[in-house]
Amino acid sequence: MPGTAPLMSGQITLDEALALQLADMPAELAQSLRETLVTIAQACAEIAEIAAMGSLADAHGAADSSNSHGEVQQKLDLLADDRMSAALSQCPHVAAWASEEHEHIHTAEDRGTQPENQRGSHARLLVVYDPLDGSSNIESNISIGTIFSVLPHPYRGTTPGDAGFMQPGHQQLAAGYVLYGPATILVLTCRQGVQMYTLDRRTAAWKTPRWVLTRDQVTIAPQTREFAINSSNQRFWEKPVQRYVAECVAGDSGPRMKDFNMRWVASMVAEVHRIMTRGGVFLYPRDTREPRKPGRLRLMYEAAPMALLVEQAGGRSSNGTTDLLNLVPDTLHQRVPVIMGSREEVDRIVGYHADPHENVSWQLFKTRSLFVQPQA
Ligand code: FBP
Repeated sequence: MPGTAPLMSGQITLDEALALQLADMPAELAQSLRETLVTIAQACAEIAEIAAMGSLADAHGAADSSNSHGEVQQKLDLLADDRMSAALSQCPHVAAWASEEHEHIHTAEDRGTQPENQRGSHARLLVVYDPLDGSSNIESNISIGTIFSVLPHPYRGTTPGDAGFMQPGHQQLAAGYVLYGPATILVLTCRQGVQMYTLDRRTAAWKTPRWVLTRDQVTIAPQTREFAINSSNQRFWEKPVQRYVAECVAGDSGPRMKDFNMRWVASMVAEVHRIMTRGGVFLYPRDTREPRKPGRLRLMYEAAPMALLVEQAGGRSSNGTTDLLNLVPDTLHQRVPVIMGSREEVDRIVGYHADPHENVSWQLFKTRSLFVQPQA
């Protein structure tokens, strides 16, 4: 391709890697999955360029609209959603898609492109995505991302409806995220381990983005000394999480007999990427603020795709009592408690949930605590 820097020896692109990886899959399914993932990656490369332009692309600031969850939408939420939706509407393998930014699913018909019924039984895939994760960080120019999940279409040849999407995470054919950070990185699993691809900006025209494989068979260390949780919600956490965090904060003078570090970026994509690169555990647990709201993060386009990636990299994920990949969604936008990362830490936290009677022996307010207690 003119103006395209040659790949270093051994380097391969996303499309080439998928061709190799999906070779054992039935040919039609492999072609559908490969072309759909390349389509999603292309859309994310376009989102990366808009995000990188920031206010020059009018991508900063709130849009004057809210999504069906009542959250004010950011301009970049909508720009990203539109890029992804436009790309999927042109992809003949995708029967329908669902986005965080829209209450209901979309089909090509909605976008006035090839009617779904004309796609016939050819369209065998469903896609669900969070177009822009970490929206609160957009204007602070902190890493943000896109999260996606590819499911089989259970009722091929028909318009799936929301029901078609109600599949447990372990039925995902593929899942991934793109991190828009200093480098733009796509992290992907097609259920054969986890691969990382870097967007090659040496390419002359970004319209033909090239994702180059930069890490294969990513694994998450089973142990860690790093946890990520929004500690400002501590007073609302349930006992098992109170205990886990209290013990981490107590460090080497506590029952864990080792010091821990804490991180919180407020972008799930950035947290999970850090865990993919150096281990760790991420928690957005259930809390008592709104007992009917079991958490902040959504199952279908945040928790389930990240859970498949984490588990394919040897980590573990749970809502405290059930592995996230076994949860069957009831609604497109349902929320779940999320605990994921280094396997031994998640095992410990799940163990604490299974033992709710164990008193919290380590008060967060002991020495080394976040807050100094007034002397009695
Ligand atoms: P969005 O998809 O709307 O950005 O929300 C999800 C999220 O931003 C996660 O990426 C992040 O982990 C969490 O919310 C941050 O929550 P908090 O604002 O409580 O720190």
